[in-house]
This record gives sequence, C-alpha cells and structure tokens, in this order.
Amino acid sequence: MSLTSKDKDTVKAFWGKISSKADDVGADALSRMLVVYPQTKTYFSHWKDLSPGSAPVKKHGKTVMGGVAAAVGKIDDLTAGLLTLSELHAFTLRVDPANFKILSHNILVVMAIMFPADFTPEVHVAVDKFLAALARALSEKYR
Ligand code: HNI
Repeated sequence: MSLTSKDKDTVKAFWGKISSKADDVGADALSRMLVVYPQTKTYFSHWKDLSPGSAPVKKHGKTVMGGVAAAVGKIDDLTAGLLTLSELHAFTLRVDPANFKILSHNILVVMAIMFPADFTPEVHVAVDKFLAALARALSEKYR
C-alpha cells in the first residue's frame, strides 16, 4: 500500500519533532531487536558487547537512524534513494530481508514509548507505512 501525500506530510512532521532524539530511538530499537529477536545477533557477532545500551549498539543505533533520516528526505523515491544501502545489506552483509520488518517494528515500538503524545493513531499508521516502504526498498536488491 503506497504512501499518500498525507502520509508523507505526517511522517515528515513527526520526524521533525523527534529527530533530535533519533540516536536514542536507534539505540533503544537496536537493543530491543537484539534481546527480543536474538537470532539477529548473528549479524553483529564481530562486536565485543551486544548488551542493551553498549557502545557498539549505541553507535550502530545512530548509524541506522542516519539511514532512516536519509530515507525521510527521499520519501518520494525510496527504492532509488536506498539502492546502495540495499546492495550493502543484500550482497555484503547478507542480511535476511525478514529482519528489516523486525527492526522497523522495534523502531515503531520505541517511538510509541518515547513520544506517546505525538504518536497518535494517524502518526502510527503513516510511520508504519513509511517503515514498511523503507523495508521494501532495502529488500529491492534481493529480488
Ligand atoms: Ni543495517 C550497516 C541502515 C536494518 C545489519 N545499516 C548499516 C549502515 C546503515 C544501515 C546506514 C551503515 C552502512 C555503511 O557503513 O555505509 N540497517 C539500516 C536501516 C535499516 C537496517 C535504515 C532498516 C530500518 N541492518 C538492518 C538489519 C540488520 C542490519 C535488520 C540485521 C539484523 N546493518 C547491519 C550490519 C551492518 C549494517 C551488520 C554493518 C555494521 C558494522 O558493524 O559494520
């Protein structure tokens, strides 16, 4: 289901409100993913410490949200905008694309926890659709 222009406006407005805390969202979402979906740890075995809030988890949480921030800026053409990132995850990192939905789910959960007032049902559906489109764009090179 593609993003309507209203969805895009809602995502951009919400992102404007939370982007100053994006690093915290990323660190918490990644920490959760590694605890709640332990099979995802296999991709980060080269890290010394995978525990919630550890330095590598915090650092990568920031990196991931940098990717999300870039995607917000390219919301009108996520497939083209995320092509390089898709190639990296598909060919170099060999990340099973099912995990993109898993991380997106954790990002959504953390947004709801950290921004309860702003995370209205309208924001919820728009951000959910955006993250699903992001996961689809990252899965593009797997076809
Ligand atoms: Ni992902 C590296 C963005 C999902 C495993 N990932 C990156 C980088 C960005 C990024 C940006 C750094 C690229 C670079 O070095 O140029 N990753 C994203 C985004 C999502 C995502 C936006 C989805 C919302 N990545 C995932 C998932 C996994 C994953 C679901 C595995 C479960 N990513 C990695 C790994 C690396 C990575 C592994 C390399 C990390 C490292 O230590 O080098």
